[in-house]
Amino acid sequence: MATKKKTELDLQLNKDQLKASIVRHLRSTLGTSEQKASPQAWWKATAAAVNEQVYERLTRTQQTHFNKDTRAIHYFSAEFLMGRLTSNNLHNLSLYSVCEEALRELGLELTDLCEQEPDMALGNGGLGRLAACFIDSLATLNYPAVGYGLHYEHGLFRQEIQDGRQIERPDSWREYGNPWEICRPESVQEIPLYGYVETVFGDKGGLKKVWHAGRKIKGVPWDIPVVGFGGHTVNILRLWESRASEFFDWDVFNAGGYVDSQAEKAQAETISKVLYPNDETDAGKELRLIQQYFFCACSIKDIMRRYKRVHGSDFSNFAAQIAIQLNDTHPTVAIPELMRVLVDEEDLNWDAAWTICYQVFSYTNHTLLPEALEKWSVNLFEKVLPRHLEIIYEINARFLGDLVEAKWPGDDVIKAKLSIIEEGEVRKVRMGNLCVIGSAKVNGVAEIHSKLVKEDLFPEFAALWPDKMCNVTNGVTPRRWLLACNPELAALYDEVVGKEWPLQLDKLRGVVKFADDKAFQQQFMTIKRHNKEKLVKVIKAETGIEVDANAIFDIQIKRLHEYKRQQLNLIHIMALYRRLLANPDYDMHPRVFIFGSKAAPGYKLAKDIIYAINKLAERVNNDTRIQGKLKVVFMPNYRVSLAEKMIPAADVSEQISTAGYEASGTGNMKLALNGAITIGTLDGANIEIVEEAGAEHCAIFGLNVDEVKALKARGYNPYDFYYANSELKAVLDWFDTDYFTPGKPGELSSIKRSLLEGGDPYLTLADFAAYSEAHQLVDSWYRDPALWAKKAIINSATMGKFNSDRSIQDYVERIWKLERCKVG
Ligand code: GPW
Repeated sequence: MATKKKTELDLQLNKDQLKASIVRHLRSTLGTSEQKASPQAWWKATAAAVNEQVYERLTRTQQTHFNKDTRAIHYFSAEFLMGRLTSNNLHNLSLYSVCEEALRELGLELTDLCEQEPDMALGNGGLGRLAACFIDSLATLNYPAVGYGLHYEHGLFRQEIQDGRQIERPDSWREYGNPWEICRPESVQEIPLYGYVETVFGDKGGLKKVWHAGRKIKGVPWDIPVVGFGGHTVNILRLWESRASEFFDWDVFNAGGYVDSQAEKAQAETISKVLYPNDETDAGKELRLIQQYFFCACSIKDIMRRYKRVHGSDFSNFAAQIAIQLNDTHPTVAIPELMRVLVDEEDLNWDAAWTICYQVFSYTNHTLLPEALEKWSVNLFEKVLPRHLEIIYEINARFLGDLVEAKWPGDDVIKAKLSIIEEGEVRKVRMGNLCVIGSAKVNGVAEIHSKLVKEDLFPEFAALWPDKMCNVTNGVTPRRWLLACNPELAALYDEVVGKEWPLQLDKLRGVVKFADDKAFQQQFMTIKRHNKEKLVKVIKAETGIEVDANAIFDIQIKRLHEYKRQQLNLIHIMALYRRLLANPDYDMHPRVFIFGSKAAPGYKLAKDIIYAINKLAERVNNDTRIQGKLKVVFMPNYRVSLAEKMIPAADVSEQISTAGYEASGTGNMKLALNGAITIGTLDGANIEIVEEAGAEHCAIFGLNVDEVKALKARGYNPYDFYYANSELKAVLDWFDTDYFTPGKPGELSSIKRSLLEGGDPYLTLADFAAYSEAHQLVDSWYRDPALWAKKAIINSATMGKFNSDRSIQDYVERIWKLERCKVG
């Protein structure tokens, strides 16, 4: 009789089996013993035991997808901010409590072992973390999907604070091996770079282009299994590592250039060496363009190989089988690369290739900030990717000559604006325009943002293609951002609304009816209290600062950027401090302001703001006159695993960007989901959060998008606010003294200067008074524990919309047209 296929139940481990497996791996995989194993060895043995389950399901998933020849989405992203995977994988395999018990019998705490895992920080912030949430949701919803990105040897820098200043240290997430990645040497790719283009006569007559590469780089794929919740589908995240191609090494080597060959090797390996730490700024560096091309070209080749294995050289099914999502413009070069492969290598004619191309790609825009909109100099492009530049010119000529000319005959102004090439002293390739032209759909990441993409950023494109622009509001995975990070609240929700909420977050609405229930309020606030007490310990351990869990925990966690306005938070804390110094009885509930944030290493003002926060913290935290009513904490090295500890402990969520500048935000969703009350502007997804939670349960303040535009159009003068508000003036003048930097007056002056002489481009001063009032409102709410509990509960219970499963379902329906594929 044929061996019976294993069923789901056979796959499910019990405690004793898992325990045995962990011990077996400790000995045979880690080469140690129960007696002398380090916590790190125990963690790796646990991961290896979990991997037995993961690989079984991975194989099943891949077989199913292959057999059914399913359409799949390929999510191209320069960043995947995965964080840690152990607890996530255990939860998604329904093995978390089994593993907890197994380890306890071995005398170990699972939560301690999880602390052994380094964060996989292959991203800067929101954009990279969104990609990680999306691949979790794709697997959970049983969609065939592959994430494609770069296997950076060093992820985002580790931040140390020395004398209040940020110091960057290299991150080495795989220094001692990472149990979650699998190298796939069988799928290595070779990628050309540099060189020149030759025009030759083709076999079938006519002219043909041949790109003679100046260099070839090897792309080695590393697969990270992505386990869906419930463990049915295990997709992969495939990350490309660059290596020197043997072929080229040999050439040099044979010529006697052993040392040169080593230099080439080092150069090739540089490509995937380090993640660029700039968030929302275009670095414009050659290496970054090469990074982008390298991972896109590897990924396109990988997709081609898999497609041709089934369909050969018949490309008529390509667009039906393959969807590619471009996570911002970073992977835009995939568009001309697919054209190059189809036209130059597969011999399709231009029109056939283009028809495929623009059906395959879609593009997500994540910002309107001009400094983040990528442009590459034509010269650089020509040097690195000569054939791609030709292809871009051809795409552009046809677009301007046919479509634009037909719609706006003879209008050279519009042509100049829509052209992929920006004319000027240095000619540039506009990646955003190329994306829009080469994509079937373009989406923004929150309603307001998508509206601004359509109306302000790309209005002519929207006129040309009214159906191309759409919205998909961001979301976050409730498995990591509630179930795993806030186990007590998760257990309470299991009790009151059942256990389906991790898959159907809307079910949390069922909690709303308990918002006034005294007993429930007490349970909810007791959990918040426990989470705050845990954070108190982390704060003490990381910073030495003592804070009181009775205080309001007011948290701002996100990259440091002027538009996110940490400086607004900063000057408001200084104002509170002044009020307390002027009047020790100033009536306020004790407050702890907690920050977590990294600044781009070259962003001087952002680093000055971190310094100012730390100097303010030193002064305030040691000032006995204010009786502990105010504390300021800057948590060093903010990262995913730290977010998981801070978010469940937050009372207040700071979402205070200048209206119109934060495309969506996703931290806002995580904090509200965990019961924090938002103090925020009407920007990005805050608007939708308020719609869900109700305006009365959020502290909204400040100028809205239209008012920001109107004020800027009138001519904003920050001095008007400086002279009109004596408190604001006093606070700003404080920056010029040595009050916070004894003996060193002026060390903080750059902040004042940016807000006055610098013109305060993000309207910090204009929003100050309203912000201060919003804080007073929050303070008054907190003094009424029942009122606060009610608001916190309602915020958490109404965040169902912001599940990344809903975002993915929107992508599927509006853009990808995928079908679920049941594995099992
Ligand atoms: F500039 N975002 C980010 F648009 O984290 F590329 N890094 C980036 O480089 C960019 C955007 C980019 C963020 C947005 O700032 C945030 O509002 C949004 O929630 C997030 O992307 C995910 O869409």
